[in-house]
Amino acid sequence: MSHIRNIVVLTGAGVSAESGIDTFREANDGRGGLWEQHRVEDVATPEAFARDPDLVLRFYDMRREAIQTKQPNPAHEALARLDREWDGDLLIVTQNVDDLHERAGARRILHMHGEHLNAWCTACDVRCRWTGTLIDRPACPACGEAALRPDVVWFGEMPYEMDRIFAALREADLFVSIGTSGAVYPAAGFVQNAAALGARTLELNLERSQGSHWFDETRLGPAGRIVPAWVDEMLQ
Ligand code: BV8
Repeated sequence: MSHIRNIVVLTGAGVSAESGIDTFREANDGRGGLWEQHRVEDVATPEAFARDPDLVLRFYDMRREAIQTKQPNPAHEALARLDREWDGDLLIVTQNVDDLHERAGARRILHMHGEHLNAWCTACDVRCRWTGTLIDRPACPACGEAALRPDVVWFGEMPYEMDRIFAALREADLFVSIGTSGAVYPAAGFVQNAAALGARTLELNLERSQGSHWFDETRLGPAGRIVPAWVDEMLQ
């Protein structure tokens, strides 16, 4: 590992599964993943919000409340330790909208699909910390308008900080993907970008993902076990 200095880590719903947060495609309790309970196009698109804002706001109010009852797991804690102790470059790019990485202590982190605990005013464009509900149309703390929406990236919307992500991919010696099915773009394409830019690529996942064939190495198992083992390896 001596020549590895700059690392980009991509995380998905699988890294929060052991904290009791539903993944999108399959929840292992037979209830089906989030997308099984709600059609994506009914709850996670700008069109859905225009068509039935109550349905969308209730969907995110439910999830915003739920994540505040969950705790980081050993995978989040291991990545926070890597963040503290790795003296090369590190960027954790998460597709997750929960705050478990930060609650575990990670600091070099970027939420490319937004955050549950932020609200975004569509009148004055201000983003503010938000832990309550939006269904009751609360006033924006900055402009007073009742124009707040969840600060998450919906399908068809541009993910956040793509420039910063590609800048880190250009410098990366190692790209690691953790707990993601590789079904949603542009995140699912990062492994190909990283490989094309000369980085070594490693997948840590419960099962092979849609993009497994793009990775130099795949290690299968629950994130709570295989991520701490990988971080120990990197920091030994
Ligand atoms: C965009 C926020 C223009 C909201 C989310 C190219 C080809 C085809 C389609 C497209 C394309 N480019 C764009 C598209 C359209 C679309 C897309 O990808 N559609 C898919 C469905 C085909 N993409 C977009 O619309 C994106 N915007 O493209 O804008 C543009 C163009 C170019 C460049 C820039 C921009 C915006 C997409 C973002 C949508 N918002 N989330 C919310 O959360 O409600 S996406 C949301 O779903 C998540 O953030 C995440 O990204 C995705 C879910 O995926 P995962 O996190 O991977 O979760 P999943 O359940 O699928 O898998 C879990 C995995 O974990 C599994 O593999 C499982 O085995 C594993 N696992 C489970 N338990 C464990 C575990 N692993 C380890 N341990 C465990 N215990």
